[in-house]
Formats: sequence, C-alpha cells, structure tokens
Amino acid sequence: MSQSTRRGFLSLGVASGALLGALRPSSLLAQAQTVARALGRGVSAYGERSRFETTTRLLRDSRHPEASSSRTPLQDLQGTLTPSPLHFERHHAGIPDIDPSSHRLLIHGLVDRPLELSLAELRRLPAESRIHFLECSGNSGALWREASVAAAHTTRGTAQSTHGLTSSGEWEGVPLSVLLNEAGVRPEGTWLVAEGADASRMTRSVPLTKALDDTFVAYGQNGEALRPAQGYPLRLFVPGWEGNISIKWLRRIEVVDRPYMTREETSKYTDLLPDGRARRFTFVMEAKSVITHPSGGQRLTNPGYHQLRGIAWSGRGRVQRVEISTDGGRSWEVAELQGPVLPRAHTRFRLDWTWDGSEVVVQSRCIDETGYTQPTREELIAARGLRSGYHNNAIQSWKVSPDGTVENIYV
Ligand SMILES: Nc1nc2c(c(=O)[nH]1)N[C@H]1C(S)=C(S)[C@@H](COP(=O)(O)O)O[C@H]1N2
Ligand SMILES: [Mo]
Repeated sequence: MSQSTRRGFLSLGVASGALLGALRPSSLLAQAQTVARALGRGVSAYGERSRFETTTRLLRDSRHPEASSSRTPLQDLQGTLTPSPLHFERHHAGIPDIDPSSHRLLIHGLVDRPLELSLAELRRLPAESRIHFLECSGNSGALWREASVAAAHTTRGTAQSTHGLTSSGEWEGVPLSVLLNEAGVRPEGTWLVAEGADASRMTRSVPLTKALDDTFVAYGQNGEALRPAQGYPLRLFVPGWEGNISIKWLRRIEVVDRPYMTREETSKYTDLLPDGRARRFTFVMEAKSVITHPSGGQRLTNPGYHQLRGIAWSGRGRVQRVEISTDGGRSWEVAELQGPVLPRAHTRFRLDWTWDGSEVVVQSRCIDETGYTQPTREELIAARGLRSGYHNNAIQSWKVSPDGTVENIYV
C-alpha cells in the first residue's frame, strides 16, 4: 500500500479491516480445497487469457462489419495499456490481408531521392518505442445529442459505449524525420499525403512540422508486431491527433506543397458550427477523462469504501491534474495520478471515496500541462453548438442511485 493511500484511509476515518464492510469470516478449509490435486495444463506456444475472463470489444450494430467500429471495454481494464486484442477498431473498408514480405512503403513527391522501403529495410533503421493513446475523433459523438433524443441511448451507456473509441499501447517504429531525411525534402515541401493499402484508400494530409516533430511509422504494438486490425504490417502514428490521421496499412507518403483536401478532411472529420461555418483540420484531441469505476452499467453493492478510478489523456502533452466531483460539479478534489505520467498517453487516476448510499453524481475533469481544462457539456455546446459529430471532450457525469446502479446523465 502506498503512503498516500494509507494517508487516504486515515483521512477517510476507515478503521483497519473496515474497507470491505461485513464479510463472512474466512474459512481456512475452503481455501485448502482450492488447491489442485491433478496436474494443470502444460506450456503453450502462444498465450490465452483465463476462460473465466470474458470482457470483449463492443461491436457497433452494423450490417457492414467491414465499415464499422468496435470499442475498448475501458471499465474492465487495469493500468494504462490496452491489451492488443481489446484495442478499439475503426475500419472503413475492412482489414486487408497483407503479406509483409511483399509490402513496400513509397516515399516520393517533393523529395530529392524517392524511396521504396521493404519491412526489412525499415526495421534496420533507428527505431523508437513510445506509449501513446489513440482516439477516434468520433469518440463520445452520441453524447452531442440532446438529452431527450439521446436518453434511450445514453441511459444504457457504459464507459465502453460512450468513451471506448480510445485505447493505448506501446508502439515501436521509425521516426518519420529519419525517413524524410533519407529522402531529402525539397524546400517547397510543406505537407505530406499518407495513403493506406486497404480498399478505402484512406488518405490524409499531414503538415510537415508535425511529421518532423513526433510522427512515426509503426510496426510494433505492445511488444509484438502490429495486429492486422491496427494496420499490420505498417501504420502511420501521429501522437495526440485524431485517430483518422494515423493511416493504417501505410503504403505511400507523398511530400506536397499544400493539404490535399481529401474526403477525410473535408466532408468527414470537419466540425459544423452553429453559424454554418465549419472547423477543419481539427487535428488535436483535447484533454479528456472518464471515470471507469463507478461507471454506467455497474452496480455498487454496498455503501462504504470505493476507489474512484479512471483514465485521463491530452493530445497536447501530459496530464497535469485530474479533479473529481462527487456532488455534480459544485466542489472538486484532486485525484492521485499514477506515474509515470507520459505525454499523449492514457494516465490512470484514483481517489479514495466513501459512498454514503445516497444519490450522487460523479465527474472527472482533466487539466493538461498547457493549462487547458476539460469543459462541461454546457460550455462545449455554448462554444460549438449541437451540429458537430466529432471532438466531444466534455466532462462525463455518472449518476449513482441509492440502489447502487450507475447510469449516464447530463447535468
Ligand atoms: N488505411 C486506413 N487507415 C485508417 C482507417 C481506415 O479505415 N483505413 N481508419 C482510421 C480511423 S477513422 C481511426 S479512428 C483509426 C483507428 O485505428 P485502430 O483501428 O487501430 O484503433 O485508424 C485510422 N486509419
Ligand atoms: Mo476515426
């Protein structure tokens, strides 16, 4: 137990042995009976989770699973890394089956030396691995809808259904600056166009400044090769920016002198404002957080001690502070951040809490290292109206009822 947790118990006035409330006395005999008397399963070449663990991605109800999404079960995750089989998915035309031995990355356009690189050549180059979140800018999009319209949807909301289009991982690959330096960008080159090898030919424009800053070409995810769903064998990874720009199954990077105004940055991934104008190239995913315990669909079995837990992140850098309210936003308390707090990465926060059994609304808000504070839903709507589908980073409110059930509400 950490010092601060112990301090937390003292300030909560929790006596030793009182965290769980009344429990049956332990039976040493029952414990002895759980010891296996026969040999267990042997070693295996590739591991699987326990058959008792059943959490899964939530699939969008769609007649076209090739152009759909699946969401990470945030409420069931521990720590900060998303297991690869639970990383959210968003595909526009399905997952292509790519043989890495014939896959090539072409770097061309306004460069002195166009390059065509195999995976083996890419792996020879100086590599780096970094822990970052990825978030689809459509995450929490349903929460834009007015309460009356959204009621049916959102009262069933779980952290997974409302916030599960974000995941995190440790990604390994080659900094794009290394590749662009090999190719030699000409002075007129100010943007890139990145293109995927899937049937959607997903294409996005990336400003050269971001490309040279921290963008990389990733082939590794959580210690092994990228999963096919995440872009195997190669994806662009643009830290902190909307997921759409991190082109999967990357096949081509063209250096150009302007953004190319592709479908994905004009008709899509554009935010319509109340006055009819639109925000475009809204790349950065602003600071956001969600309490995962207690969260929608869960049930607190009894009053007393509960640890409030959740994740916070910001596309602009590190999470500086997370504040928690248990009174619907009237007062806020600073949560404990679990280190290391990394830039553009999911950050776990926790706060000791004693639930008195009454109706409460719990909320978290993230403040990032630029001083930006996650807005309330009201503030966000005042600034952006209700015609946007993307970039909803409003404070999430969960109502805990006296019977312990938890549901999404708008406050
Ligand atoms: N080639 C290609 N890249 C793509 C997509 C796609 O459909 N095709 N989807 C984009 C979108 S909208 C998002 S949010 C992220 C999702 O990445 P993930 O499936 O690894 O979570 O990939 C982006 N890159
Ligand atoms: Mo997305």
